[in-house]
Amino acid sequence: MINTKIIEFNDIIDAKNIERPMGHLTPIEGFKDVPFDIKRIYYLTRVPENTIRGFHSHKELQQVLVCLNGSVQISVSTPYEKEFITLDDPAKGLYIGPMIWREMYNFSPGSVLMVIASEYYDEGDYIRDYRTYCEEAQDFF
Ligand code: T46
Repeated sequence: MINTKIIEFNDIIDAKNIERPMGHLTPIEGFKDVPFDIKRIYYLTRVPENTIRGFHSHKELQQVLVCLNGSVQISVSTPYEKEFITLDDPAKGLYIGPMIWREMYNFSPGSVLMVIASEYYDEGDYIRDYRTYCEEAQDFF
């Protein structure tokens, strides 16, 4: 879908000792693994069952969502298209660019959703009213 994509990170499995697996290491660097300089990281944890978060778009902010534990579903949409994505792999991220309406739901118990952002927090960059979003998105796309 426009302005969104799945990013596969470098998932390093140190296989020096086959008898004793040592787990995965996933590095994420600005401008290399995500297409922007990283200015902010935040994470959603302990989200109660049946909670739906999001219901907004950003005018300029770019973000990459990574589910570090458990699973979460995300819907991303414009006035013209909509897609549903399940995030359940810490080695994959969902890139969301400007002017995409997003909703996050079905957080599994114990899930951890980390978000890597291109800008510092700015409430002025949010569009939280859906009608306003549709008007502005029609001009944008
Ligand atoms: C997004 C999705 C994926 C801050 O003070 N600083 C921050 O960096 C953030 C992200 C939020 N806040 C405050 C603003 C609100 O009073 O925390 C409160 C909850 O934020 P919001 O309702 O926007 O949270 P979500 O879970 O709906 O959305 C968040 C991000 O805000 C948003 O950018 O794209 O996760």
